[in-house]
Amino acid sequence: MNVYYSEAHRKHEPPFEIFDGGLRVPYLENPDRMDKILSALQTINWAEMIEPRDFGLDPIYAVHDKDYVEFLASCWTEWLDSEAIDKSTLLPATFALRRHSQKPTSLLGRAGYYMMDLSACIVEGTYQAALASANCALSAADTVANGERSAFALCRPPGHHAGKDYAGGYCFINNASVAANWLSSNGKVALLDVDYHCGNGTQDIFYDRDDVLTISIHADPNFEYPHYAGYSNETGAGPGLGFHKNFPLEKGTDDAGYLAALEEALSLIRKFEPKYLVVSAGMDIYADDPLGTIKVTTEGISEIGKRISVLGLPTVIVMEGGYNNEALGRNIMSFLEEFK
Ligand code: SP5
Ligand code: ZN
Repeated sequence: MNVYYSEAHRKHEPPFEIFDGGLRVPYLENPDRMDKILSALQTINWAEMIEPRDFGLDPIYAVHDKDYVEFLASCWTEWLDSEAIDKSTLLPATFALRRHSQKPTSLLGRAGYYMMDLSACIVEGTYQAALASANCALSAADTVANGERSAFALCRPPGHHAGKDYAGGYCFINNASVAANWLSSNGKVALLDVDYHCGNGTQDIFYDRDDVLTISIHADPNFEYPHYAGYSNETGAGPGLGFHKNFPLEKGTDDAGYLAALEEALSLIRKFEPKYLVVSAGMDIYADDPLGTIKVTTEGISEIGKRISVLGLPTVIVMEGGYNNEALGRNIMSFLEEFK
C-alpha cells in the first residue's frame, strides 16, 4: 500500500491549546503522533512510504474560499508585526457568528472570522504543513484513481473540522474533502468519516451536493465538540438533500453499538454506488483516547476496517484524529491491514 507522508508537519507544533474553562494544555495534536505511526509502519512490510507530489493551490481553492487560504498564508507574518504581547501562537479570543457577520480587515478580526475555536492554533510552519498534508491526500487520491485498490494519506495536521472558510479542531485544510472533490470529476464519491468527532467541515463543504455522499459517525454533538453540527436531522440541502447522513452516538458506545451504526452507513454507500470511497480515519474512537468517550477496542477498529474494505471500492484512507499516542500506531495499523 502506498503511504503518502511529508516531514513538513514537524514545523507545525503549537505550544498549547485552550480547553473548556480556559485551561491551557499542551497541544494534543502533536508531531509525536506521526512518530508513533511511522514506527508502527516500520514493523510491517506492505507499506511503501512516498513523498507527496505538489498539486498546487487549484484543488484547494476548489474546496476552500480563496480569502481564507490567503489568510492562512499571510497571518503568521502579520501576527509577528502586530502589537500582541505573547506571540507564541496566533489565537484570537473573539469569534464570528456566521449569521449577519461582517468580515473585518484587522488580523485578529480576520482570525476570529476564520477560526471556530481555541484548538486551531497557528504557528510559523502551519500553512506549509497544511499544504503538504493536503498534497498527501491528493497523492493518495491520484494513486487510487490510477487503479490501486487503496492508498493511505498520513496527514498531519488533520482536516475534517475545516470548512469552506474556517479552521477548527486542529484542522486548517480539509484534506479528505480536497481529495474527494478532486476524485469527483471522475465519478461519484462516498466520504465516510469514522473519527470520534463530527466531520463538520466536510459536512459544510458538500452539504448541497449530490455527487459526493458524506456520512459521519461520531459522538453526539449535543454533548461533544463540535456541538453545532452532526445531528441526525441534518441530511443535506437543495440538490444535496438526502446526500448527507450523521450517526450521533451516545457516551460509552461499544464495538457492537458502533458496528450497528456502521452497517447502516455501509448500506447507504452500497445504495449510492460510488466509484470511489474516501475514509476520514480518526482513531479517537478508541476506548482509551484522552478526548473520547466511546469504547471501541483495537479489535473493533480492525473489524470496522474489514467491513469497510468488504465494500470492494477503490479507497483513499485519510488520517484524522487519535490522541492516545501509545495506542495510535497499533490502532491505525489494525485498520489499514484490512485494505492491504
Ligand atoms: C481532528 C480532531 O479529532 N479534532 C478534535 C478537536 C477537539 N477539540 C475540542 C476539545 C474539547 C476538550 N474537551 C476536553 C475533555 C478532556 N477529557
Ligand atoms: Zn476527532
